[in-house]
Amino acid sequence: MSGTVRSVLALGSNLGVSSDTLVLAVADLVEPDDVRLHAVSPVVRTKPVGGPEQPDYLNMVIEVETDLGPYELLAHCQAVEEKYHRKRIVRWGPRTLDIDIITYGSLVSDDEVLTIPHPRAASRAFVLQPWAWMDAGARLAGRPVAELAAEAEDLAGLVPFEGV
Ligand code: A4P
Ligand code: MG
Repeated sequence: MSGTVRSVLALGSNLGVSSDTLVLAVADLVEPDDVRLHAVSPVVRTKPVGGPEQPDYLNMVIEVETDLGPYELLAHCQAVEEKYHRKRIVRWGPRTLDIDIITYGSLVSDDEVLTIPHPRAASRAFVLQPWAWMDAGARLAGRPVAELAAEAEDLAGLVPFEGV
């Protein structure tokens, strides 16, 4: 895929001052000229899904317009994660910042390094609900994102973030 593409990115944090980290990370993500902010979701507080016992998360999604290829965009997201001292210790464990690429245009990829659409997004309210609030017409896997959010098991643990 080449040229300008819309991509949905999901951000999550449950260590450190998560609300600050999310705001700073969004600014870093769209700092280069070839990644432009198109839309931003509300921030939500969510109960952890999977992993060990850990603090609640703050989650949000953004939509960017980018000239980067999918692997370049992944590298860019990982560089921003690194900036916030993300350490990969436990799978699904607590983290200062996680950035997942949910969609990249209409690309479908089952590569382990970059699976698009994100393989777990369609069942996770912490991605789907902020996405539906950001873009009421959004669709994933042929279904409205709002419908998928309503069916997601973790929806009950999600509330709008009202500030620290
Ligand atoms: N990778 C493959 N596809 C993608 C993609 N579409 N976007 C690869 C980003 N990365 C992708 O990711 C592991 C590898 O996935 C990367 O090297 C990349 O090449 P990671 O970020 O190092 O590890 P992870 O995030 O711990 O693993 P994983 O399996 O991606 O976790 P998830 O599924 O992202 O889940 N609960 C709440 N409430 N809120 C959360 O944000 N997050 C998780 C993490 C679990 N529970 C949560 C939350
Ligand atoms: Mg991840």
